Amino acid sequence: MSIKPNIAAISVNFDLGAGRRGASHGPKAIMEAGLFHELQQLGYTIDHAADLRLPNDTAAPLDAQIDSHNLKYFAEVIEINTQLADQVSRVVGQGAFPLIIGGDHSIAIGTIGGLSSHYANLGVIWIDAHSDLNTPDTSPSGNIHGMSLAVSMGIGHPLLTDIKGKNPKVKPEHIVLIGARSLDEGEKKLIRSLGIKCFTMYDIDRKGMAHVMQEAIDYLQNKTDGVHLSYDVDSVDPIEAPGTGTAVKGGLHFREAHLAVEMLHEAGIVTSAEFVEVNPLLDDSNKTSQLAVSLISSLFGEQIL
Ligand code: EXY
Ligand code: MN
Ligand code: MN
Ligand code: MN
Repeated sequence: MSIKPNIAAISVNFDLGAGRRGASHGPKAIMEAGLFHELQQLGYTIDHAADLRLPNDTAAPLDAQIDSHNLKYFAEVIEINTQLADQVSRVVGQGAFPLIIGGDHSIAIGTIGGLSSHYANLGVIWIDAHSDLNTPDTSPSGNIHGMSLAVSMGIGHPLLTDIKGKNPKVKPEHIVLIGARSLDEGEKKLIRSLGIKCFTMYDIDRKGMAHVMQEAIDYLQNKTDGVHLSYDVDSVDPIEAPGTGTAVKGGLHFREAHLAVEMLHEAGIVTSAEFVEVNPLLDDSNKTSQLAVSLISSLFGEQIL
């Protein structure tokens, strides 16, 4: 990012992919924490390209024709992600940098769907306490935010995997997981069988975040033509990021969380980003929305000195 792109912010006021309500208020809280101001201070032009929500943000009746086995709010997840994919594809077509603000992590389906037709080999860096690699058969919850990365690889219900763009949208060898510490059995099997690069918290403890990020960058740099950063704030330790619906202790420290995005800025490989799972209803004095603004600012080049 040496030449500053125009940033197209897309807010996605949606939380029906999660097991509890509240992440739909994430975009407003992140905006109120000063997102646009911070990015403008860094010299960017930022446009609020879309502000997505379902017309009636409650449980719409599922189409009885749809087999929605273990897929909660299936119709709503399809609807919001179809809209999101269209918006993401539109702003990429205009040459802007898509910055998606969630919302629960099910929106990665639409983001990656919208990106996928623009890249032959899209890389994905997935920073998360979880891997979001469940299928309806392996999911313990039926919550689609725990399935979005699997869907992006073409694994899951066809009505999800077929949302816009290509199917599969991303190849397993173009994915890097960072920060994992809460994986379900089916997810572990998938990571192993597909050989997905995964840096768990153990790896981060052993190698250090700088080493892990450099490995991730080197791994993707020469085999991808774009890299999407999908940053779930529950990757960060709940002490720093209490405002999230599926907090897991033993997460990234404040500096580790920032170093990741600082190194990505320096490497200049990121072509789109999303920040998800801020839940203001669970937050402590806007700590988590402020953290999100700080992480986004670092991704776009804010420096300490
Ligand atoms: N693995 C659990 C499930 O599938 O229900 C928890 C998933 C949480 C997903 C969060 C947002 O990253
Ligand atoms: Mn500042
Ligand atoms: Mn997630
Ligand atoms: Mn998560």
